Amino acid sequence: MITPIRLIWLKLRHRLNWRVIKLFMCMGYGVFMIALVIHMLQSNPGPVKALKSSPYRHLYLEEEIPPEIVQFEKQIVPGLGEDGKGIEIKDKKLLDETVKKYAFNRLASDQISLKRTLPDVRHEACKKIQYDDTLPAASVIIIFNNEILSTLLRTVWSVLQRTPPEFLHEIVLVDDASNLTEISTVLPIYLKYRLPANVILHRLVEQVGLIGARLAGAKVASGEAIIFLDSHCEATEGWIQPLLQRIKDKPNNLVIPSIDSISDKTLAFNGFPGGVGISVGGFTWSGHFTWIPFKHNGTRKPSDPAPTATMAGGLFGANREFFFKIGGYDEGMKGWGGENLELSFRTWRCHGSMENVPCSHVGHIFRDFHPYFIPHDSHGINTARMAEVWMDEYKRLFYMHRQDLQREIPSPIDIGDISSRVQIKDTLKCKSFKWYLDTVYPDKFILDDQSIAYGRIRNQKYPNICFDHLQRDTAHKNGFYFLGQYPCHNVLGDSQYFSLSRDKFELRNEYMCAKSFDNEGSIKVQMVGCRDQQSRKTAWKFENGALIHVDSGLCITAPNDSAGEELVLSKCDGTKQQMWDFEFLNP
Ligand code: UD2
Ligand code: MN
Repeated sequence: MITPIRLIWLKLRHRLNWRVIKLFMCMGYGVFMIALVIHMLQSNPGPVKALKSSPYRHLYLEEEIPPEIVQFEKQIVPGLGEDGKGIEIKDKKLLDETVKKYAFNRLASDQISLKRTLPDVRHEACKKIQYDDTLPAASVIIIFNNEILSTLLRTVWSVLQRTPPEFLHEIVLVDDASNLTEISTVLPIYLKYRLPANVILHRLVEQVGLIGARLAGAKVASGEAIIFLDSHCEATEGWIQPLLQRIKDKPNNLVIPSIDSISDKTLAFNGFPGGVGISVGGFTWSGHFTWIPFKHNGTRKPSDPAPTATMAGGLFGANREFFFKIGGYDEGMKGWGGENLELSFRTWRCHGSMENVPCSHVGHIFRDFHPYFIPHDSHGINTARMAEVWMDEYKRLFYMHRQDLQREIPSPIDIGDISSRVQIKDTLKCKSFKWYLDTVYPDKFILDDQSIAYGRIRNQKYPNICFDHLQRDTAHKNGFYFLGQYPCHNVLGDSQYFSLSRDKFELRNEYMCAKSFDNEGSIKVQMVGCRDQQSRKTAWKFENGALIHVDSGLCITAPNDSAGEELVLSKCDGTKQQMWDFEFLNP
């Protein structure tokens, strides 16, 4: 029996060509399949891998971006400052005013792209290193008070762009109670519209200073590693792997990148690959950080990390757990300064180590002054806290520079309670400061211990007259000068503290060594930077009160009893003008 449907079908088939029917059927199937694919693509958020490989979330359409951001970004002049180049501001008056106000060229910063390119300044040896695929992920902590927004965001973008996402746990921004409108209003909006979700802003209600702000950041951070950066930095290609690798290999190791300079006047990025010889950190007895050449035995490779006695302070990484295990930072330290030597001494003494990692490069704008409030003498007071806890009996050499801070002398300056910090030494069984000096920084000159005689040097004919550097001494900066005389001070301070060293017979202070200098016929005692090697030119003899220059055979003579005169070198004649008494003699 034939059904009605089959009858219609047979009639149609009879009328239409069978081939045409087949064509229609194929077309229908094709359209269906295309529609299906489109539907699937629309309902699927996309392959997960693509999302992972990009650290940025663009959640908003350009037309949704608020005017504050549009305005802020309008200042950027495309192309300016690319490849780390500097830009010249033609209007010199405007430039001066800007630098005076912000401590660096803010105009240049505002015009340069937040994502500018930088040169890859790494040493060739560094580029060849294969780092592990899995490294501890880092919380990058950036603290700031009234930082210029473009500079701060360039720091953030440099980290986002040049850190593989798997190594960047988060960026923690700590606003140390800024009151710039840009920071208080534009930054949070920028964060919401332009930055990925792992950039976190943490705001402090009251300015606590850089130590407190860093601690606050470290406490909220949850990465296995933490890396601190100043808020005016730019991280370069491959910056993070060398740091994380060293933290992974040795979790009690604090790591410091090569700190390249970004010009405060033009914002030009100046980086140097470094070589076999590099600089590491030292310190002055007055409690300041210095750079010193790293002493190596000739087998060092340019990519090798170099142990360092101290750190500059601003840029370093650590295993988070280790950082807190040894006491984080000293919460009693206010404002700015001193925390870097405190952390350095503590790390080494409490079974850690520190090294400069030359394959990691980060630029930093070095500024001539601090464009923010700092409590009076916070560096000095923080350093006194540090000296009390971490310098043991060697704190005497710090107080020689800062008698005003000595605790034994009644003073209105209160360094606060240090008991919890002292406790760390017991709890962790930390080694002594002497161990640190002997082992980590054996080249540090110890003014008293390493001398035959030291202290004030008083003239026998004019007993009121002492050797004095007449405030001409620039310490580690090694600026040479003629040594002078001045009425002896009541207490031994650094201007009159001189030593006759035991191993090289140098007449010296911390950095400067005496030699003779013929100044147009009158021979003076010239102070020059002490050398590593023994030199006849800087050797002296102390015989029966006479200070005799070995090379010339001449004696140091007080020309008269006037304050501020320069000492002279003259033929030894046994008179009292050439006789001197050292305040202390070592057996
Ligand atoms: C150096 C260090 C710096 C710090 C300092 C004190 C480098 C490159 N820089 O001075 O990191 O260790 O020595 O020893 O090693 N800040 C606040 N709140 C304040 C004051 C400062 O958050 O009350 C921020 C500031 O915005 C900046 C950071 O702390 O991001 C360091 O201050 P700086 O850049 O003025 O110090 P700097 O580089 O002269
Ligand atoms: Mn800085």
